[in-house]
Amino acid sequence: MNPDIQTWIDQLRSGDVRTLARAISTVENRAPGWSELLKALFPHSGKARVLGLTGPPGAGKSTLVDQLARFYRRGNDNDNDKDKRTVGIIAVDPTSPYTGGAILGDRIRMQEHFSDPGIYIRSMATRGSLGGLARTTADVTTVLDASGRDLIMIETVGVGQDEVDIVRLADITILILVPGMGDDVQTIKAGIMEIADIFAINKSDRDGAEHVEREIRTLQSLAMRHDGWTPPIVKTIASQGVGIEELADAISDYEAYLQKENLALHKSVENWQERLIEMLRDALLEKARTQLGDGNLARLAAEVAEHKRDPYTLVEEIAARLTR
Ligand SMILES: Nc1nc2c(ncn2[C@@H]2O[C@H](COP(=O)(O)OP(=O)(O)O)[C@@H](O)[C@H]2O)c(=O)[nH]1
Ligand SMILES: [Mg+2]
Repeated sequence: MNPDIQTWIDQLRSGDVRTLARAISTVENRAPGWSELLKALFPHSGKARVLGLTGPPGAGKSTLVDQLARFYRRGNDNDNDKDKRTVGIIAVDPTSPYTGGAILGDRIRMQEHFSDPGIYIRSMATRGSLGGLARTTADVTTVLDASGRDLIMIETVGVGQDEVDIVRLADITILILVPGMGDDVQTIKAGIMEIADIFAINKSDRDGAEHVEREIRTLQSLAMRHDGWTPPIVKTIASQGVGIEELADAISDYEAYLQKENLALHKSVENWQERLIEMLRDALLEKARTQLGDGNLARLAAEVAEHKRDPYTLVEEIAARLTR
């Protein structure tokens, strides 16, 4: 292995936060050496618990992540510190880190953790993400995992396919809803609804939390999960720290369930099946692009558009050349 990479790994594993930041940037920007780094880090990963938190904008995801981070850093006094964990946070927010108020708010609010090296926070750029958002988030998760973080929380707005793909990375998915969404629970992407392991009804200080709970229950009664788990519904007021311990309890319960049923491995196999396909697709596409050379794709596209060529034969020919 490249001696530089070995040094990186040693520093990373010793908990050096600057090395961690540098490693994440390398992976996120696909800077030189990124894949060598990931290859070397992978054997050290696989120990962290990955929590995905998703929900509509403004639901209180960042506030909840913040509170959970605080909880896990403190540990539960009655539990002999079994809940005390080091935390890595990945905020995937559609707002650009330099413009939108949301992410600036996040930064300021989360600032107070910066003095605690046990919490590392990273905002991901969503646009122009070089390796694809879901894949880059997965790779950043691997870096945090290999660095020895016990718990990794990924915050994402539950709107698009990218977000659903990101949430699939998680061992545990929490869907955060709020009162006053009316019948909107139905409009939350069905895909997200199905993969929620725990529901949090945040802003329970507002009217209508019961209504949301009933709606979730109704939807749940319509579709049984194949693993037999009934996702618990926890009411929280994140801004006041209310319900955080209950949420952490629900998380522990699900962790115990995963363990007992050996579901964690099963989920991981399913996840890797998807990811391997995606990685293969990327690798083959990259190879095809290289073989075609600059500008040739545009030329071929023009030929197809002018009906000088048929695209079916063309793709078959390009694909056949890849195996040589
Ligand atoms: N009333 C009330 N406001 C909350 C609660 N949790 C968060 N907020 C506020 O809701 C706003 C959006 O929160 P934020 O965590 O940024 O939401 P995100 O977009 O889902 O990450 C902020 O002003 C929070 O202070 C809550 O439980 N009750
Ligand atoms: Mg947020």
